[in-house]
Amino acid sequence: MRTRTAAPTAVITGASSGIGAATARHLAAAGYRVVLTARREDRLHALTEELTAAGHQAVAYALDVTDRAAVMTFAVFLDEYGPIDVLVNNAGGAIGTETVATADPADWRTMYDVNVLGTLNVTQALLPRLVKAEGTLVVLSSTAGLATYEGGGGYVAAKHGAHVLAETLRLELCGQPVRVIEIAPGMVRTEGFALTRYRGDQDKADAVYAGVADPLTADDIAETITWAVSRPPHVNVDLLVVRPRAQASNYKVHREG
Ligand code: 8X3
Repeated sequence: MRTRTAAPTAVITGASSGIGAATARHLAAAGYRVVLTARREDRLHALTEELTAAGHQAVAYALDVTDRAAVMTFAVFLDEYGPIDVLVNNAGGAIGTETVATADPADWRTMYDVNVLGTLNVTQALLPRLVKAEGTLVVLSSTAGLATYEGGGGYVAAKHGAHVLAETLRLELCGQPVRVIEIAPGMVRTEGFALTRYRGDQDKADAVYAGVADPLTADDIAETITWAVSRPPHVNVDLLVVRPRAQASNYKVHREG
């Protein structure tokens, strides 16, 4: 076991809102120094200020994970932060609900870029540091990474890509002192996910959760991530599927009223 006096450091992508922001709050409360990255700089700074005011160590860095050169520059910036103990690859999202027959390939490309190549970029940039720190890499995939549904093709394909990235990486790193954890959430109500998927149509976004008593919250997933990364180093939680009680599969959702 390594001994260290400074707080462990966690890097979280997509940390300006939703599951990423909640994960930053939970990891900070668990004693991590958190490095928050996302494209929306103003929201990042607001969260960093909130965490700092609460006595936590938090740093904001504006980053588009699909910009590989920018990700490499970010890795150099992290040099002054010493070991990197946890990386949470959370940046991602869905665009559109068109069928395979009618989807715009540009949407599919964007989803592959952020959900798969963004994760690949940040993973490649920080992996040597994670291995050196006996660290933990988390991939936020989705239940969409495990089974498909009509109208979900582009997102489901991208999340299957994220799932395969995590599975392959775990095989390739076997024997090295680093863990690869995949968290696959089902129905989580956040302010942004469904709204982005429905291209800003709030009514359609709200309809996703209509009648569902208790969809998961970003905090539920953040707690799960914090629990998984804080297991003893020899315990690797390979894959956790987390759904609300009202959702038994991507298809079977209990709605009231
Ligand atoms: C989100 C889950 O059901 O919208 O990652 O694909 S779903």
